[in-house]
Amino acid sequence: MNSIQNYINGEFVSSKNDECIDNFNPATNEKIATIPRSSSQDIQNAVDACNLSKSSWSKLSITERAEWLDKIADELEKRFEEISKLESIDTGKPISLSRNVDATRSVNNFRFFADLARNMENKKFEMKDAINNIVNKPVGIAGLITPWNLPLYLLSWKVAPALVMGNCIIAKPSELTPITANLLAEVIHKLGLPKGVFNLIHGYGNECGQALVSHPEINLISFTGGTKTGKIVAKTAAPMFKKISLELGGKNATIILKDADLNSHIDNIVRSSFLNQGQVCLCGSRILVHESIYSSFLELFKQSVSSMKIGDPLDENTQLGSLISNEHLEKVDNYVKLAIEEGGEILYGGQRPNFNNNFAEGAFYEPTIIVGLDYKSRTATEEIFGPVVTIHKFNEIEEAIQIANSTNYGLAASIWTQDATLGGDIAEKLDTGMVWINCWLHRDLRVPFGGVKNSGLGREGGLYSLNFFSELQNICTMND
Ligand code: TXE
Repeated sequence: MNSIQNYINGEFVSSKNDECIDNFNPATNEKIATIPRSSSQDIQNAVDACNLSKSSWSKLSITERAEWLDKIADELEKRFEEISKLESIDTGKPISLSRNVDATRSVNNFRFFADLARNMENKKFEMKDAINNIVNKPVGIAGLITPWNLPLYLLSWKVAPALVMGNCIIAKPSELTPITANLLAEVIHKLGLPKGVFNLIHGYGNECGQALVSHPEINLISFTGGTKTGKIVAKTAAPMFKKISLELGGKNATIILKDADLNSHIDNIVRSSFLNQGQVCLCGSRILVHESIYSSFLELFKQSVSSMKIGDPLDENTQLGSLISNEHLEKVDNYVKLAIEEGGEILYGGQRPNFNNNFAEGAFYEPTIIVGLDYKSRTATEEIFGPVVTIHKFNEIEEAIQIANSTNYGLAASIWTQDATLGGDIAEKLDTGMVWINCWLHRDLRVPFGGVKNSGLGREGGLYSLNFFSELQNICTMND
């Protein structure tokens, strides 16, 4: 069992109050680690550490800081297999996913932001009699709060741009998935990054997370998590005029037009519904299908979903692992019960699989397909964040757009059609931050990532991240 500590000012330390929180493998319900139950005192120590180091870190050139990012990427890459395994054990996700998505992207995030920052050119605007030079200055201390679904992937997505732009960091990973954040601290420690530049604090969100957001000397908050928590974060940080970025939940529509090439795309549509057991904010949980192909789609989709292998997350062939916890499973199961009360029919799944092995106590849930629900029902409009999709029919394209836009969320959508022009026209009418046409989660790290409405505020990704993690200053100089 792993006894994880905070990482403050270049040292691994317990929380001031010496209290701990247990951490479990959700696939077996076994205790695998303890983490400090940190409080505002630990956040204060991390702020003090940042204050000691921020001047020297901010004075390094971008090229020098980018070299640190490359070193971190190299070291993470050496531990690729370990990261994949730890992420699987801590989250319950299939090892193939941990390798292809979590571990791969964590390394890529550091390399990508190192290259991007090195090649960033400061903008200049010339006037007849003067020149404006825009410079990116560090913001100061960045508070980074991350969720449990993609632990190191999302943490590295924030740590890399925050560091390269010259900020000092206090990171707070989810209390449910602390292990790979600790591995990142080990890597940073081994490499000898200047003390106090990167600090990691573990604990509950409403305790140390809240203390982080409300600390007056922390200048920026980048948060990924639930919409309800995002509201609390915004309410606390906005009156203090902190820079805030909020990546929140979604209830994304998958729109399947009558000319969609189902045979070619069905695997991708299934993937968009159930990747990571549906615990990706971008998963399409409402599938809108043109009525002329509704029956054939249902048949193909059900057949494909029923062949998915669910079980041991460390088995190479597993496609669906466990959910993050039994508590979350209960929330998911309650939505399935609600769907029945709301008049829905379970076409597939809707149960815990029966395992008579180590996984009997694990948080496994069958991939679940629900049909026959009103698109305005609670099941079809509230974020479930699990392996559950609802399927709805439409006739006119305008109707599909109206259904897609009918929730409070606006993160992402996907459109499946052989008519790319029509797909593009529909995409522009959707109230979401991102739309994929004939693909899903096809990521170019340069593009803006984020949502509208209750799905968040601001954009991260590429230069959007570099600008968010810096203060833009305009210097206007009169010509001689
Ligand atoms: O998220 P939380 P949870 C959604 C999804 C899920 C729901 C709840 O709907 O069911 O969120 O998941 C920290 N001040 N997403 O409970 O609570 C917390 O410790 C500061 C979508 O994990 O929002 C953790 O580090 N911080 C999402 C982080 O916030 C606080 C991915 C996220 O936890 C805090 C995951 C507070 N008051 C869940 N309270 C996505 N969009 O990717 C909690 N935290």
